[in-house]
Amino acid sequence: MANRGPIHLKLVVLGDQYVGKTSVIERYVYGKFDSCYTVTLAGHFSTKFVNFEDRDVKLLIFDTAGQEDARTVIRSLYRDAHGILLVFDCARRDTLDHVTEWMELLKQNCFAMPEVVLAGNKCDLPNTFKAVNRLQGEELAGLHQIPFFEISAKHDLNVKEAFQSLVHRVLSIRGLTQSTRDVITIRKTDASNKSSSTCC
Ligand SMILES: Nc1nc2c(ncn2[C@@H]2O[C@H](COP(=O)(O)OP(=O)(O)OP(=O)(O)O)[C@@H](O)[C@H]2O)c(=O)[nH]1
Ligand SMILES: [Mg+2]
Repeated sequence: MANRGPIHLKLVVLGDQYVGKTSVIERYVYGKFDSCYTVTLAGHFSTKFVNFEDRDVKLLIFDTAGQEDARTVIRSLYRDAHGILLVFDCARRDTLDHVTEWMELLKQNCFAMPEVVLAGNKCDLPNTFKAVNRLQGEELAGLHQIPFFEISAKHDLNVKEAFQSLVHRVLSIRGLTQSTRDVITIRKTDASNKSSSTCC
């Protein structure tokens, strides 16, 4: 008999420190936004159920630390991911420049190259604060042949669409229609949520 249990997908949100990774996950999974900054020191995951072509899909969405010195720690979180939401900050040009480095890290460290969607977060900010425009995001995404979304965790703009695009790509391009429960290994240490508040 065919296995009709939920499809399990491991998605990981990556990007430089302070680009809004935690905020994007909190918006998508819990529908909330907090303007206080709480640094993520390692990583942890949230779960969300979605539907894709009449199949239940359970998303395990891993948050990761953006700090440079956490690169080795977070490698174990993304190397077996099915999909990556790669986030930069529209107000910081360097975070866009680092996208190519993130793509290199994925190529070097992943067991199989995951699907990647690029997201320019904080698009709610006024133009005077922006260091990256839509065209620049689109151009870089085009170079890497990945989709691009301007998103805002704060104003709830395109966050759902970016995740939907990622899930769609993983499931339709890769054809992962069987349960992927077996290919996901969640180590206890991966799920540790070590964070400390730096404001408020
Ligand atoms: N204006 C605006 N601010 C945002 C948005 N998303 C996040 N922020 C703010 O940006 C700051 C950093 O957000 P976080 O989600 O903590 O960033 P992070 O990428 O998880 O940071 P690390 O865990 O240190 O890597 C916080 O003060 C957020 O409130 C957004 O869409 N718009
Ligand atoms: Mg964080």
